[in-house]
Amino acid sequence: MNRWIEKREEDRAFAPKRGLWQRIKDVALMDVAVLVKGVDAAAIEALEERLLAADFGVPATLHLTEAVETEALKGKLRTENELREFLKARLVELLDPDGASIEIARAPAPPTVVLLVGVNGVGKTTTLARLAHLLQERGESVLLAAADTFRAGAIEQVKAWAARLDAPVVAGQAGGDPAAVVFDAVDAAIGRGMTYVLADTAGRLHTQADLMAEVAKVARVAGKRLEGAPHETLLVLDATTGQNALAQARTFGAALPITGIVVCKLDGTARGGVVVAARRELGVPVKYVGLGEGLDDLAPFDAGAFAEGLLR
Ligand SMILES: Nc1nc2c(ncn2[C@@H]2O[C@H](COP(=O)(O)OP(=O)(O)OP(=O)(O)O)[C@@H](O)[C@H]2O)c(=O)[nH]1
Ligand SMILES: [Mg+2]
Repeated sequence: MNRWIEKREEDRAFAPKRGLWQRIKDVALMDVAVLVKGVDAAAIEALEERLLAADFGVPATLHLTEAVETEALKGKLRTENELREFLKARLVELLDPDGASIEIARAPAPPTVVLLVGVNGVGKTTTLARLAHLLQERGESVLLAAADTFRAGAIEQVKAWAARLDAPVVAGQAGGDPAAVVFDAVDAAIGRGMTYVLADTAGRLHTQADLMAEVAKVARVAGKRLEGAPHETLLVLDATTGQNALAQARTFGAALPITGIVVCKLDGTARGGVVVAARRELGVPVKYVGLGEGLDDLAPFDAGAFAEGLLR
């Protein structure tokens, strides 16, 4: 998470883009004096615009601006720092309302089955490998399921990661039934006494109903081999896709029970509001963020550090 903050600072040094806080400050500065007087409609509208531009989405934006307005009217936002701290606290509240655990699920009895889902190219397979790596470092034994039987080269991609991670892999035939691959993988993990099964799935457009039904079936079939599986279904989003990620969250969330969010490519954007928007849409915690393409570039999500980074 801290690398994200550092990266943002670096980016800004190269291309001095104005960060969200800089832009919000403009609003506040019309001025801190405006806030003291009780905030005028124009200042609130401008704040709204800034948040929308940073991909916060309408509901989270309205929530935040209303909170600022109420607080300012109470005369409690008199300085720039008060505004910043107030916004930061509201962001943490939105991102982590109940102090929900961002820990990856753990089945009552092994193996824990984790399914990675999302649209094409968001970072599912890379996340699979990086998550396997994190778990291995904690002493878990991980089996990979190459259940993207659709995209050419997807099975080889998982096999290559498996070789690099020295993890067993269960793969089916190209074009085969992904649900059967996951079923076999869970079966193999039980047989081998592995503690985690991480299953890759094909990228699919959330607008394609048949493919959404297929991924729901993959989840159901996992549960047929092992009760309670998948114990974790992670929706992977690409931070650079902005508001479309929200539509993805909505349709994937309707198709199958998503238990956590992974936001990849956060290193590729200065906006990041989509993290807040998706959290709010799905009501499940953001568990990890992707900060680069390497094996070590997956970080457990830290709401406080994220809010700090956004408002720096
Ligand atoms: N910069 C950056 N690149 C990432 C990150 N996560 C994944 N990528 C890159 O994004 C591209 C797609 O990643 P994959 O993991 O193959 O994505 P996928 O969702 O499995 O893609 P499909 O299987 O085609 O649907 C690769 O080039 C990754 O290296 C990240 O956090 N930051
Ligand atoms: Mg993939």
